[in-house]
Amino acid sequence: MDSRGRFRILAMIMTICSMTAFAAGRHWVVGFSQFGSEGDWRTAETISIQTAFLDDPSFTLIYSEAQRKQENQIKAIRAFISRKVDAILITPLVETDYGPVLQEAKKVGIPVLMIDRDVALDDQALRMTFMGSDFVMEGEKAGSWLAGYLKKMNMDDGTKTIDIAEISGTADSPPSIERGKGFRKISDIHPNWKITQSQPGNFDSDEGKQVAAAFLKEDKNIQVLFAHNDQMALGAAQAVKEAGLRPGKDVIIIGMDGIEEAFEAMVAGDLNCTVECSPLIGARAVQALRDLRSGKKLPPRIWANDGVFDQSNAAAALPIRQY
Ligand code: GYE
Repeated sequence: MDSRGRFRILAMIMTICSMTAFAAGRHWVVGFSQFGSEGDWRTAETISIQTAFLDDPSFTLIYSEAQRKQENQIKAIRAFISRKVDAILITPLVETDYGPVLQEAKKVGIPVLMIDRDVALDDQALRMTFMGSDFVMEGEKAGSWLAGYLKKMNMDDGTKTIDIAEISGTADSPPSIERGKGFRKISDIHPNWKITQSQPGNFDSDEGKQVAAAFLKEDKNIQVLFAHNDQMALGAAQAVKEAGLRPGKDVIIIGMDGIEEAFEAMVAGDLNCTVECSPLIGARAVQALRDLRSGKKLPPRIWANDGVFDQSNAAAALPIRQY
């Protein structure tokens, strides 16, 4: 190849590098559609994301909160698209019906990252990645913790019925569907475990209390209350008390999320276990956007790494909890 040819290739390589470098440092405007503010966990998530963006001036965040209405979320995402933002973050209220708006974003080349919850399997090709926790594994962790606790307390001889009531989250939401699925992977191993009642409490503490009160009215022999988040578990603990029973003793109560109030309740003996699901996603979200901006391909899922806490380790963990 003559020197002109080599020069042309060198010039092309340098152009690509400088374009990538420019894109890597280019200021990005990012739209964030948060579905609601139903409690401490969600508030911690929102603050985590907003703070992470404030820490990196090469990004501007446009925040929109949808008051737990999917139609408001879809309107906000369309507004981000019209504004030609560089990327969109979404925490979907439920897993269905986001396909059309994700198609619209993809059509104009705006990358979408799902935060904390994913969309339905058929729509996952329309988003760049999902960042959050493995909800099925969380349900399994709750079931495995219960099996270990019942054994330790000599409460399960493998034949006597263990009466379990489930307070699920928002119907059709990934955490509710998948936590229930994961818990049942474990309860199915124990033929004497019976999930006798299951009702949604929409991840809300008052609704969790109402559901638990109705369960207890129906069946005073409930031995375990499994709630899909701590706020409903704490509401359920109040209902157990108002039914004249001792939460954490007469009724085993399991929550999920790992909010500070759950640790306080475990130290007080009113809650038995929480399976952590960290909302502190902000730094990972901004790092993923930096990677995207510099031309890196994102993995289809970016998992959080969560623990399981109970009355044996709650006191030691409480002082360092961040949400
Ligand atoms: O468990 C609950 C919140 O999507 C994992 O949403 C999140 C869930 C969390 O309402 O507290």
